[in-house]
Amino acid sequence: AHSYTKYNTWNDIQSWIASISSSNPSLISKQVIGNTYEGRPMIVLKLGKKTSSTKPAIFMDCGIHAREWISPAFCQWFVKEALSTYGSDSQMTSLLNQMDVFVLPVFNVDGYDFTHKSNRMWRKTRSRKSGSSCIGADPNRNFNAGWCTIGASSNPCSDTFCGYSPESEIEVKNVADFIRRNKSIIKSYITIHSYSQLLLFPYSYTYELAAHHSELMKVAEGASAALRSLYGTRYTSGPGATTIYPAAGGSDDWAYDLGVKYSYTFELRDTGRYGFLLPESQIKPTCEETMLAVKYIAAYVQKNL
Ligand code: 0X9
Ligand code: ZN
Ligand code: ZN
Repeated sequence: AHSYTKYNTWNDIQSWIASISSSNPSLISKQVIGNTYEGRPMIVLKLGKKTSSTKPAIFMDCGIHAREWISPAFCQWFVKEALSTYGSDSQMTSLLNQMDVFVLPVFNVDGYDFTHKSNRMWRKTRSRKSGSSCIGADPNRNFNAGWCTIGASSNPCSDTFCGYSPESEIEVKNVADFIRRNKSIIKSYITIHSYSQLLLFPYSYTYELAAHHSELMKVAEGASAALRSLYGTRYTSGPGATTIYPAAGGSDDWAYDLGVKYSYTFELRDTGRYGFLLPESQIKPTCEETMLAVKYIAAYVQKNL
C-alpha cells in the first residue's frame, strides 16, 4: 500500500496517481505523455487552479535515475503538500492560482521498477539494442545538450552511456517533446536527483557560465538558505561543471538552452553515509526541507513572470 514515508513501488505509485487525481479534480489532472521502453505509462500530474486562460508553468521531474529512491518520494510529497496546503498556505495558494506545476513523479519507470525487483543499484533505462548485450542508457546523458562530448560514455555497458543518439531513449524523447510542446508556458525546469546535497544549474556540458549565471546563483543561494533553515542541512550551489563534475546530455542544460531560464538540478540527502540507500526515516525531513527550497524557487519565478 502507498505511504508518503515509504519508498513505494511503481504499482503503488500508479494506484496513488489514479486515486489522488480523481479525489481532487479542481486542482489536479493527469496526462500520459507517452510510454516507456517496456510499455509503462509516463504520467504527468498538472497541479493548479483551473482557469479559462493558459497559465505559466513549472515542470518538475523525479526519478530520472532509477536507484535514487528519495527523488520519486519527494515528487509524491510535493503533490500531497500542494493539495493539502492550497487554501491555507498563502504562498501555495497564490502559486497554484497563478501558475500550474507539472509533476512527473517517475521519469525512468522501467529502471525504477527494476531496482525494486532485481538490482537496487540500477541507474539507467532498460532499453535493448541488437549488437550489444548491455542494457539501457543514462537518461541524464541522453538529452541534446553537448551530447556525449564530456563526462559521458559511448560504451553501452557504462553506467553513463549517452545512448546511440540524442533522445534515443523513448523516456527522454517523451519528456523533451512535452517540454517543447509547452515551451511558451514553462518558465522553470526542476529535476530531482540524489545524493550529495547540491543545488546545481547550467552549465554542466561546458565550463562557460550561463548567460543568467548571477541570477541563477542568487536564487540557488536563497533556496539553499530556506532549505537549511528547517534542520540545518547544508547545500552547495553552483554550475554543474564546477560544483559536481562536467557531464553533457543533461536535462537541465537542455531545458536551459531551449529557453527555460530557471533550470535547476537538486541532489538531495545525504552526503554519502547512506547515499542512494537513504533510510525511510529520512524521507519526511528530507521532503519537508526540500519543499522550502522548491517553494522559494517557485515564488521567485512567480514574482518575475
Ligand atoms: O550525473 C548526473 O546526472 C547527476 N548526478 S547523479 O549522481 N544524480 O547522477 C548530476 C546532473 C547535473 N547536471 C548535468 N550533468 N547536466
Ligand atoms: Zn541522478
Ligand atoms: Zn508538510
